[in-house]
This record gives sequence, structure tokens and C-alpha cells, in this order.
Amino acid sequence: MTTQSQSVVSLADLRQTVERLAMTTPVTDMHTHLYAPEFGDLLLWGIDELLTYHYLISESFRWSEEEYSHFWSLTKREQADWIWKLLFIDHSPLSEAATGFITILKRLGLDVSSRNLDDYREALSRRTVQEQVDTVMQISGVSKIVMTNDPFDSVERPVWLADQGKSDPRFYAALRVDALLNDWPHAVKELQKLGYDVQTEWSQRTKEETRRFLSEWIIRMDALYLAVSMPGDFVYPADDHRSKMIDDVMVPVCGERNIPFALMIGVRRRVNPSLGLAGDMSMRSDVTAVEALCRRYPEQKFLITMLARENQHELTVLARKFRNLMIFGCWWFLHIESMVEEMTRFRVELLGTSMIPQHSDCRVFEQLIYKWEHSRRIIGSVLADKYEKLHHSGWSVTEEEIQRDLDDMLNQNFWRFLGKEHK
Ligand code: HDL
Ligand code: ZN
Repeated sequence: MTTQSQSVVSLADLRQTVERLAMTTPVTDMHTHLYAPEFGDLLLWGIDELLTYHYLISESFRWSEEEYSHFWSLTKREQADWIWKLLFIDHSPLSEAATGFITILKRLGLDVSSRNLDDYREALSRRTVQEQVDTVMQISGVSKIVMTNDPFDSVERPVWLADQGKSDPRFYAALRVDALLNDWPHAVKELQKLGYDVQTEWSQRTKEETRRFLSEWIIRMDALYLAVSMPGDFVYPADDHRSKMIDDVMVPVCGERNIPFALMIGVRRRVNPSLGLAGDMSMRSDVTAVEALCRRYPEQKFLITMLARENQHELTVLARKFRNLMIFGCWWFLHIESMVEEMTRFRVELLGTSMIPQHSDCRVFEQLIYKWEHSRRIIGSVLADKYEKLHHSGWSVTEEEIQRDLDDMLNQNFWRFLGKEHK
């Protein structure tokens, strides 16, 4: 029952109320590649980092016969100048990532019409990193940021070992361990360097020591979840290393630590090695692997996102079957307006508000501004359609109910899934 203090929203006010709340509800961004300022140079920000985002690098090469090696020999500023000319001056910035850069300039109050890159650089050079972090989080409405944290990263590891990783309460850790699953020989060398008694052979000792590694780092980071990205050829169960690592190590440790296991499935790494990070591709994956995991481990919570558009509807239907499956985000090549619209609409139609519609995947701090503005607008528009349809059937909602639904999708579904509901 709606209480007296909660008046229903009229049809005339419904759309603008939903869209206002969608644009302003604070967000927990549950998967990013951002870092708290305590991580120093790992935190990327500013005009030249924004322009050399790997999405823009790959788009730029479509307009150029430039040797890849020559581009990589340029300074970051020279690379940014090259990308700016190709994607913004010689051709209109119509792609999601290019338009996003313009959205950032606008929302930072810069004179977009000047098209003067040095003016933009100069304006940001007057800010400190702390000021920029605070400004961007305020503009984007992102209140909590989950990082991607890799103990094998030699720059990041010392920050954690010096117990500096958790200084800023707005930033949370996710323990990312792709190599354990996808490059075990390399992982063995790294683990041995860190003092863990592991061998390539899958011995009892190796399992115990790998579990110890994960437990120690989950505790050190206070990691909210364990995360891996998986190639599209991931099958489960299988008589292979990945299934052994998942069954003998990762699921048991997540169970002991009571944290979700996040699998991001569908990448095909380095299809064009000359592009570096920009050279990865998506590929169709096997949703039955997720089904098998959710069924085999009903007490284990799984955060799942998949990279191929072709997998999205089936994954959403699967989420109807398993309450320990929380699907999240429009990942990477799906973080474009047409796919966010398509995926959000059928996710709401199949799951209501019991899913996490978006994460940003940001690598450069100011990207929060466009990735969330563009997504909020679409999420708001989809929800407004659905509330209007309800209204025409006689079910009117209050502003508090709309706010609750948005807070569920943009915050509480994540924290509740972790067993850490935030009020
Ligand atoms: O593996 C991942 O987490 C992906 O998000 C990659 O980092 C990818 O390069 C990316 O930045 N996507 O947005
Ligand atoms: Zn990512």
C-alpha cells in the first residue's frame, strides 16, 4: 500500500520524474579499471589519456596507413594529437567513444566549440588529481567505484603490501586473476616469485598453495569478489586446467571468504597483436558453462557478463532459472547506445529490476562522465516506458517506488548480492 505521504506520480509527470531520478541516483560502478589516487600513476586521467583510450586507438587506425610501430613510438601527446585529427577534425566524432570524449568536455565546462585541444589540456592541467577525482565523481553521480586489482602487477602490488590500497573509502577492490585460468605456466612462475610452493602439475600442494594465495589477497584487499575474464571457447565442465582451477581452488576459496565469483566471458585476446590492448575481439560463448556452474554450486553466487551480443538473451533467460546468477553490465563492445537500449529493455522485460544494468569499465577517470550519462539516459527512458504502461493498466507508482527501483539496479542489487546491503 502507498502511504499518505507517498503520492503517486501523475502520467503527465511520470517520464520526467523517472528520467530525473535516473540521471541523479548515486551509482556503485561495480567493474572499472580505475584506481584510487593512492595508486599514483595507475590512476589515468586528463586529455591525452582520454584520447589514447584503446577504443579510440583502434578506431583511428581505420583512417590511416600509419605503421603501428611508428604510432607506438610517439609520445602520449603526439598519439593524442594524431587521434584528435583523425577522429575529431578530419571526420566527425560519431562513435560512442568519440562522442563520449565530447560529452566529457561539455560536462567539465570547457568550450567544446573551440576545438582547441591545447585549451582543453591547459584547463585540466590547472587541476590536481584529487580535485579531478572529486569533480568527476560528483558530475557523474558515481559514489562507489570497484577497481580491478591484480597482485601480479608489479606496480600495484607494493601499494597493497604497504597497506595503502584501502585509504579512500569510495574505492573497493576486486581480485582479478586471469593468469591462474588462462596462462597457468606464467601464473606458476609469478606465484613462485611471491613465495607460494606451486608447480605446473596439479598436485594437492599446488592446490593448497594457490588457495592460500587467493585467500591472503582477498583478505589483504578486502576484495568484494574474485574476477576472471574468459575466452569465448570456455567450456565447463571439461577435463582441462580451467575446470580444475575453478572446482579445486576458486569456488572453494570464494565459499570460505563468502564472496561472489565474477566471470566475464567472450573475449578473444590479441586478434591483432599490433594494436596491443586495442587488439582484442569478442566471440560467441557457451552459456551452458554458466548454467553448469550455477547448478553445481547453488550456494555460490556468480556475477556474469558476456561479450557477444548473441549470448545476451540466452544469459538473461538463464538468470530467470538461477537466483545465484546476477548478470551485469553491457560490457565493452556492448557499451554502445543501441546495445544498452536493446539489452536493458529485454532484461527488464524478463527480470524486472533484479539485475545490474550497467558498469562502466572505465580506464581513464573522466570517462565516468559519459559512460554513465549515456547509460542513465537510456535506462531512464526504458523504465519510463514500463511505468507508463503500468499506469495505463491502473497501477500508479510513487516517486519513492521509482527511486527504490533505480537504487536497486544501480546499487542495492550489487551490495545485496554481496550480502553487504548499503543504506
Ligand atoms: O577484461 C576486461 O576487464 C575488459 O574490460 C578489458 O579490460 C577491455 O580492454 C576493456 O577495457 N573493456 O572496456
Ligand atoms: Zn574490464
